Amino acid sequence: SRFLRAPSRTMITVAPTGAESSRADVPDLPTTPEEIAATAAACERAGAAMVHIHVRDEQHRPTLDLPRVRDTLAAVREACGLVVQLSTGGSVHDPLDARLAVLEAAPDSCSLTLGTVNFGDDVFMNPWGFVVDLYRETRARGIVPEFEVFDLGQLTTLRRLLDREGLPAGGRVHVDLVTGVPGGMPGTADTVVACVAALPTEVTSWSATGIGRSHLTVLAATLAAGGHVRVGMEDVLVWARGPEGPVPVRSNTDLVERAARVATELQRPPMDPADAADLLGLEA
Ligand code: KMH
Ligand code: ZN
Repeated sequence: SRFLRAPSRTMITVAPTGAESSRADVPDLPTTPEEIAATAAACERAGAAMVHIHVRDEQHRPTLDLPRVRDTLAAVREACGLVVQLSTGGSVHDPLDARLAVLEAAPDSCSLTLGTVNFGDDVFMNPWGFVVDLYRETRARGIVPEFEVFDLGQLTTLRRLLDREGLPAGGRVHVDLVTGVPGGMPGTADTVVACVAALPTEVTSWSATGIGRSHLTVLAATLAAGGHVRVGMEDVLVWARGPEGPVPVRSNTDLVERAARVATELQRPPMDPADAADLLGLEA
């Protein structure tokens, strides 16, 4: 079973920015190309192997503007050796065609969400036709998708996609379980185990993240179940429950360092970007 084949090293993905938090609410959120690049470099030193990027404009607002996307990617590539994954999720307000067009910036990898999901008070739109278009575009461009799963049924969509369209660029199939979104599957150990049992057999690796308060539960459950992990200020802004209330996350680096410590204690130390590239089927 998959449970007996835990990889010897852990791929840590950092998602430093996201599209949901405002700079006014979270002053330490990296948003400029320089800040995202500096964060990525520090996170690489702390044990990350991949960075999941959302781009912000000069007013720190989410944007899919292609020149800005290209500038941000270039800054990150200049600053570090991480595998660069670009979000195609954008924000809940972004139109589908603009989300597809970011692939023109030629990241190593991109997120590819497998279905529509309620997202707090909003809706994160991913209709089947868009999933297929995006998937075909990744293959045409040789970009390795990371399949984002917000609800267990979306694994059925992955099954259907692989049956109809075949394997991704690079031939590997990597899934990321995004748990704890209000509207998606809950961030619990049970969820992680249920999803792992439902992964299509073509899946070669998987990771998970817990949004908000589910963060540490999902981190621990994922490492125990043999998965890779995603952390970062896109997903979690509370470091700990302190005696005087929630302690805020100070930096993405702190989150990566903590994940690396836990993984190392569990005898699954972080893998470097070259190993992550191998795992994901990226061309050398
Ligand atoms: N910002 C969310 C609406 C992704 O990056 O692909 C979607 C998201 C998923 O964050
Ligand atoms: Zn994202």
